[in-house]
Amino acid sequence: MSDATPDTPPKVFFILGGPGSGKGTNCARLVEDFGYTHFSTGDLLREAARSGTSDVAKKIAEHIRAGRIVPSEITVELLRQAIADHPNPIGYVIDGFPRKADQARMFEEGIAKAKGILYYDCSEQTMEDRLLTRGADSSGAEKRDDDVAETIRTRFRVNVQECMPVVESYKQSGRCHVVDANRDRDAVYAETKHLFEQMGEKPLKP
Ligand code: UP5
Ligand code: MG
Repeated sequence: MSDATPDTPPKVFFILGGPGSGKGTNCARLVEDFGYTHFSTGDLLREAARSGTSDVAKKIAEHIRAGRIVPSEITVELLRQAIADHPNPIGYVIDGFPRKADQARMFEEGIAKAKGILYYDCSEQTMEDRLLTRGADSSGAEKRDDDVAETIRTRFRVNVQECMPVVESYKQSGRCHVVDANRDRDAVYAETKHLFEQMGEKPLKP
């Protein structure tokens, strides 16, 4: 893992939260305001699943369709490649990752230690309502194949069983900022932006 470590590690922020908590929505606004490059690990994986016929592509597609977590080596490698292909000294917002303890370790030991971590705390009822109506409002978000009731239930279960322990360990180590994501878009983003400024980040336009 260490052979591809750049001399200067990239500046990285992890944006965590359950399915439909608003990770992608807020990252898009962080890109506009701060100039980061945004990688949604879910998007990277969906693209990899679409673009190949290899066993790996098939394996990714199966896991996403079922709402399960894709093996960590695949996801970490995709992220490593994406960062290498898009150099950006301002930094990266990486959404939906790490989802498991081993992913966190692989990334932070092999690529970079996150400068900051945000967790969008959102009720399952709110998240389910958002996922089931994604694509039906004017936000530009598109409906996804995994936004169906049965897969949403699996995504929620995986979130509680596998992703929350990662969030809890980041919280315990004092590295994780928790944002109440049940509120409207502007309120959630205002707090997000404020937290980034508190971490010493500078908006492109003051
Ligand atoms: N919306 C957003 N904020 C709102 C607000 N405050 N008020 C009202 N509406 C709001 O938002 C979801 C919807 O809600 C949108 O319509 C939006 O307009 C509205 P979005 O910003 O898209 O939420 P997000 O948290 O990004 O939800 P997403 O569905 O993308 O989260 P998931 O974590 O489920 O999906 P992801 O793409 O990250 O992962 C998909 C799958 O990939 C996983 O299930 C897994 O199989 C796989 N995966 C891995 O295996 N490993 C990884 O590391 C990452 C993914
Ligand atoms: Mg998303």
